[in-house]
Amino acid sequence: MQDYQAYVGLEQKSVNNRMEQHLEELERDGYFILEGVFKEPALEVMRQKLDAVWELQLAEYGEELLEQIGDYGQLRCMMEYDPFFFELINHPTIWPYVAATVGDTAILHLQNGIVLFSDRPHNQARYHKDFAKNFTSSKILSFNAFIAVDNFTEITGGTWVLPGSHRFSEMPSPAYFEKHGVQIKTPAGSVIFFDSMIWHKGGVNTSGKRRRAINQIYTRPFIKQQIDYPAMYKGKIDMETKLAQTLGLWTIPPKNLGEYRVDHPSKRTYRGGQG
Ligand SMILES: O=C(O)CCC(=O)C(=O)O
Repeated sequence: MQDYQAYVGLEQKSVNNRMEQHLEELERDGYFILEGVFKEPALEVMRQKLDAVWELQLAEYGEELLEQIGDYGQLRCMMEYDPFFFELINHPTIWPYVAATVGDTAILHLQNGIVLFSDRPHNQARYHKDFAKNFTSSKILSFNAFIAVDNFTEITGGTWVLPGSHRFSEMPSPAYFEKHGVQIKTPAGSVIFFDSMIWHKGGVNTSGKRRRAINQIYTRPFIKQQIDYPAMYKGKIDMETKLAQTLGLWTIPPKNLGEYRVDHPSKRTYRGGQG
């Protein structure tokens, strides 16, 4: 137990449970890690499914184009190829953190798979922000749940973060990046949660094996999605489900005045109370 000096008028943050502890880390550092969310053999299933989707997307789009657009090793719309990936969106351990940060009406901005090949450059291996804006926000607008499907180590290329960088609109100096970047080393099955405004990058994989991950980004529902999931899934999944809401099917702008002027607000394609 630490002992702290007390100062008149200087309050200490009150933290009463594990989630509040994590949320304090998120606020101060921009990220926190939850270990053991996924376990073997489920992780092995995930690896096989990611590899299978990667092979399909590689065959469909070709190495040349994927390299050219910086998408080599990047899997998108995995649920189109295997419905298993729908199950991760509202995962019971992940969702409470999404609800506590961006809110229970959050929508999925993207779900991507990342295969970091050994000794091959990856487009995500340069520092970037996933929600790259030149402002900060008093509330979290966009939040990542980043699943480590393989062990994240120095050798496999664990993700690097720049703690606290989500709180500044200005990009840090090269010297600051160099001195303060922290590489995350965490076992397969962990989820790294982070504010999408934090500067981060993939590591360099020299392990001789693939390092796989799944990135799920959730935003407040008025923010556009990376790909139009409502157009993809309208009429294909039950509208009255949490999954439909999270895919953005409850927050579609009316397409015309007729769709807006319905005889009851509950019939709007952008439902009431979504934020
Ligand atoms: O693969 C990694 O470790 C980082 C991936 C990443 O930066 C991203 O998906 O935005």
